[in-house]
Amino acid sequence: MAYKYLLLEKEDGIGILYINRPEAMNALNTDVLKELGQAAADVAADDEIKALIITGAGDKAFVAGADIKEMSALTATEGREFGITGGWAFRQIEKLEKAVIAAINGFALGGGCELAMACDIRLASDKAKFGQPEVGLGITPGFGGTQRLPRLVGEGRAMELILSANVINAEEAMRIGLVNHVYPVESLMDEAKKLAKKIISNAPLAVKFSKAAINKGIQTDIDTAMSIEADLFGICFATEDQKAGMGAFLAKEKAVFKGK
Ligand code: DAK
Repeated sequence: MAYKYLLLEKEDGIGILYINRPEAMNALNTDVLKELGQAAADVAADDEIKALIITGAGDKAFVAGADIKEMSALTATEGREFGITGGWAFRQIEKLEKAVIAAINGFALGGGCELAMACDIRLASDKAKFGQPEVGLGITPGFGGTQRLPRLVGEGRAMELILSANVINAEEAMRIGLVNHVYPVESLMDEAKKLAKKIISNAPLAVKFSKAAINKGIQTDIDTAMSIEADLFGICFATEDQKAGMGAFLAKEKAVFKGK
């Protein structure tokens, strides 16, 4: 579908979703958040898209946070609604049964950092900057920052970033595990596409089940998590892709996967 604040392109099985509001540093207002949730549904339903890259339009920002102009006038009830809309949109992205890579091309602050954390893998340009500046605005992070940041970088580092509202550069973000790789800004999208292509060359159901096992398992105790893994592992043996993958290995051929 057509969006006002997003652009969705398709290239060789990869969807590239641009948050397209560069005049406001791609800040997330209610409409952008609703469109993001819709885009996740559109990507889920589109068989031509096998992996998704999310990035920011323009050369300055990935997303510089939730829209401060819109938020400044919210009542408590409206603030709650705003939070629910954002939380819903980010969960739609996180729950996509396709790999989602954040290509962080510039500022990823507040809701922008939280959006990147709702993606599966984060790649940053050397120009990217990260932070959770909310406490400096009189609010707490509200799109999952207090939950996803400690899971990614550990409690102590998350405490420091959130309580200080410090902004860090891409190298520091990589050092603490917030992003996986840092690339020169000119090669960021090529690297993101290269990684997406590698992912979609693998068995689609195995990729989908692996993502589900990680996302479900991380939220629960180790015994339940191992049982989730065992169930998904078992289901693989009912797929044609498992036969194709192992058969091709034994025949010393390249596997052709059908996602069945
Ligand atoms: N919201 C609205 N507009 C923004 C914006 C934002 N977050 N960030 C930038 N802009 C706008 C600026 O107002 C300016 O607009 P005009 O004045 O031209 O109309 C334009 O984008 C260009 O920005 P600057 O002139 O400031 O550009 P600079 O290069 O000088 O600075 C900057 C770039 C990214 C360092 C700076 O713009 C900045 O500090 N932006 C704000 C960053 C920030 O604090 N972001 C965190 C927002 S808090 C909730 C759930 C979640 C959240 C809240 C509630 N609930 C559960 C209810 C999330 C909160 C956040 O994300």
